[in-house]
Amino acid sequence: MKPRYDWTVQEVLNLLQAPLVDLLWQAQSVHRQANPGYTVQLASLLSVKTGGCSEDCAYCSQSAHHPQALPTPPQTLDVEQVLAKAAAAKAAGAHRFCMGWAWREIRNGPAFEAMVAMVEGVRALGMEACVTAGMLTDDQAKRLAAAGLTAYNHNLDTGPAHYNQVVTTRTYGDRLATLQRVRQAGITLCTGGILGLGETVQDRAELLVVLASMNPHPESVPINALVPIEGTPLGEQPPVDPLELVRMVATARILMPRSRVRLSAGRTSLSREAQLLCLLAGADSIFYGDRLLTTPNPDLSKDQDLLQAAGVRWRQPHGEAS
Ligand code: SAM
Ligand code: DTB
Ligand code: SF4
Repeated sequence: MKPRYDWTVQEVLNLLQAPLVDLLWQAQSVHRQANPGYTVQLASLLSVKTGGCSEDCAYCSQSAHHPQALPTPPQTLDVEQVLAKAAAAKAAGAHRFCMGWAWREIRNGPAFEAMVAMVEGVRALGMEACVTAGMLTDDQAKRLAAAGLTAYNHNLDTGPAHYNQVVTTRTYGDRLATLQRVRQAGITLCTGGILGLGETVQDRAELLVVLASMNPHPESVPINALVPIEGTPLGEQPPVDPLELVRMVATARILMPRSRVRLSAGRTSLSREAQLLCLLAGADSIFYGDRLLTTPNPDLSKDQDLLQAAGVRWRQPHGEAS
């Protein structure tokens, strides 16, 4: 099956709104054909630099525009602390280690040198390394690639028309330009969105069209459900209907058959059964570890039980499925 890069918004809307049983059948067929072996990758997440960010993302606890959302002062971990966490994540079974910085953009200097050392250290442990740290220059992307960085996470969050309702301190175009820089440096792309930002189904379709128009498709597509955080402008948003999340995952899987579709933030509000439906819809990665960046994630043992109940194999640090 040849991947397509010319999906229309109408086609994607038709998928997002298809009868659920048909959508799931199609997604499962695509997934089984494109990714034989059915593994789920476990990625652990760590906030290296927390809080004090100059962007105004309405969902985020770390923006300096709404400081009451994060009661603790901004803090940064050092290389040793980060690599100790990476080693612990590997020992617990994680295959990928993702590190976050609450920055608008990366600046050169000691903090960037530390980031490079963290990437090298995570790679030396035999894990994939992912960084999310805002915008970057061509030179910084090249340095990160040379350090062995596997992926750079930079989410588009929502469709282009809804974007300025969510963030005003940067544009959709800024986001796309960074993604292009990352790809040009030879680093794989991790880019996806968030449900529950007050968007319409049309906005969701438009986001998916932007992602699925990239050639090649982003290697990794996180689908988050908003974690509403008190003190942020979106702190009072109603919870996302879990079946909407299932639909988004299934449609992403159909549009981007070989991409790793990551069931990301929001799992603590999902039942075991809803998470299983997301796996059935083609999600093939979860965040594994009891914290995301500033909010909780399910406990390791709960996730091990979930995967076991599903009968799903997951990837081990050396890259083979267990
Ligand atoms: N500052 C960098 C950036 O924004 O690219 C990296 C860190 S930022 C916290 C990483 C991503 O987490 C955001 O792009 C957003 O998609 C997601 N995110 C942040 N807060 C969230 C929340 N409350 N619920 C769901 N996803 C969230
Ligand atoms: C992604 O798409 N989701 C992760 C990761 N990439 C960086 C972040 C989720 C953050 C959830 C809110 C928090 O813990 O602060
Ligand atoms: Fe800053 Fe990233 Fe949070 Fe936006 S999502 S406020 S860029 S840390």
